[in-house]
Amino acid sequence: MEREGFTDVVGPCSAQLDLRERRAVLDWFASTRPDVVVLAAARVGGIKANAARPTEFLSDNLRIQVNVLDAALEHGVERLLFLGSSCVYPKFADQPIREEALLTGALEPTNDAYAIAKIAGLLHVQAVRRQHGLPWISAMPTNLYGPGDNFHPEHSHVLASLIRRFHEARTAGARRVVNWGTGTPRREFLHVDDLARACLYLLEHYDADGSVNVGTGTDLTIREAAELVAEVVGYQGAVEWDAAQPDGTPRKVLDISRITTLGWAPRIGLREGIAEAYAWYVEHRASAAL
Ligand code: GFB
Repeated sequence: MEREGFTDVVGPCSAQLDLRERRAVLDWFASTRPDVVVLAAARVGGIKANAARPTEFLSDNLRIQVNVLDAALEHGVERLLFLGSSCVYPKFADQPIREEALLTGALEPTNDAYAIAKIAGLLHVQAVRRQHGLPWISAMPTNLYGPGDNFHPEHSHVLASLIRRFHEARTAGARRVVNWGTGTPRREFLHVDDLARACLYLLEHYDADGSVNVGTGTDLTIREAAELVAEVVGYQGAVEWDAAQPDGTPRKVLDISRITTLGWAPRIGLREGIAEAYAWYVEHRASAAL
């Protein structure tokens, strides 16, 4: 946002402002008085983190959302963008997934707690639009990656996990790595800077009840994603798959025609984006590997 010329951007991290604490959030809004709010904060994680800690994924995310949305309403925030996730859609939604697929079928069980919290956030934004007439909006990003990602070996999302695993295998001279699941599920990946550009674009060009998918509109198998990461990292050993680990939803590629019709398109190709994420990881390895 600063690169685009915005001068008064504030973004307290969780150590500075715990959004689960209602009083702290109300006080922050009273003293900061933001004009525009982008609610990107959430408890997030990859497939195993979601499956292992559904209580926190539900409770933390509901509290973050309710506190921020209530405080924003109380302090008359004119423009607000809430970020959901592509996992709000049914596990077996028609592909590519259109925004209208919301609430038409059962969720993927590995992330149903997170999805229910995000669905509540979407409904909360719609409720405020209808009852209070404020131009608040929601966007549904697909799987994200990029610099600043979480590279925890168990809790991260797949691209960060693979970057770390292949890097460690290459530097240790390991001859094999084992990835989770069968490698057959398909995923779509969006670079975080493309999402940031989409957020700005939507704030400037969109004002309607329905949420907006944000992705690339193209997907690949996890096996193909692993081959790409191995190439970027320079790992040349064997790649094996542990089918005892969860695959998650078989496919979730977004239909992005709503946002492309508005005039936005992603810019960062997957190979280029992975190379950038990898460079960031190597530079920040000591802290990112915590
Ligand atoms: O990115 P990911 O953790 O989450 O996993 P989801 C995607 C796929 O990668 C699954 C496979 O099929 C995994 O089995 N995979 C292979 C791995 N190796 C690994 C590995 O080392 N680490 C990880 N993490 N996966 C998430 C949701 O689902 O999608 C979140 O859990 C969120 O709530 C996010 O919605 C967008 O794509 O399955």
